[in-house]
Amino acid sequence: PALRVDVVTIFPDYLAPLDLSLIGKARADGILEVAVHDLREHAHDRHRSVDDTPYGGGAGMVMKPQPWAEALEAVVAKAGPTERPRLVVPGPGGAPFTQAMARELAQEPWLVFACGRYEGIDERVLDHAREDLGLEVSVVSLGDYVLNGGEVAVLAMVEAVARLVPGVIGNAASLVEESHEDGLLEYPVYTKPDPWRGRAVPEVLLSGNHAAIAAWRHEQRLARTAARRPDLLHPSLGDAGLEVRLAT
Ligand code: 6GU
Repeated sequence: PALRVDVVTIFPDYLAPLDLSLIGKARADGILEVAVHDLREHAHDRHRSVDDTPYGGGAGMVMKPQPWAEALEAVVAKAGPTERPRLVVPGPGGAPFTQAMARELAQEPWLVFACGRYEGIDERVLDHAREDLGLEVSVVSLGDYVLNGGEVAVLAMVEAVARLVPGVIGNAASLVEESHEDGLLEYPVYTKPDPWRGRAVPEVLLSGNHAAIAAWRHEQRLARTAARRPDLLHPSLGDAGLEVRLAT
């Protein structure tokens, strides 16, 4: 396969959508290989426990290092001596997952996703993966909100990455004309009928004037980006003003 993906989780069923649609097709075509592993296979006590209370106190539970180390070692053991996967650890404290990062990950031959739950994974697991297993480790967040675990984030990230792998999407041209490929949001789109429930399609789109259509679409992209994502136009703004603009 062009890309191999391993996912370690305590909820393998959460990853069932990876059998569907575009990803499922890419797997059937042999472009993509996906294996999902149950972390609890590596918990050997009577209750197969994977979490414990945090040193230093505080709310919630922390994922124990031993099951994680064994699970990652088992995944890495399936490699040749020089093959090293990149380890991606989803979490709200990670670096932003962007289209640029999706492109970067799509260049890798092998990705391993480690899905944490609770308050996270014992930090020494990441150090072990980096220093003893020789993996490049990236902690990655989808955005500034909190999910219960990394599983849903992995679904999003695997979809964003896999569709950039050559052969996964039939029409590769559709990849370049997308939001976030060139820093602006996409223009609005319309299809038949016209009119629909009294609403007309913008006249320029029916004009046959390709230069005028391109100019209109560019203006729409700028206006939309200014309204919804001013931070993309003026990075120094961060998301300042976004709430106000969404309300208008
Ligand atoms: Cl990647 N993981 C979790 N648990 N929560 C998140 C997230 C990831 N991105 C945003 N919130």
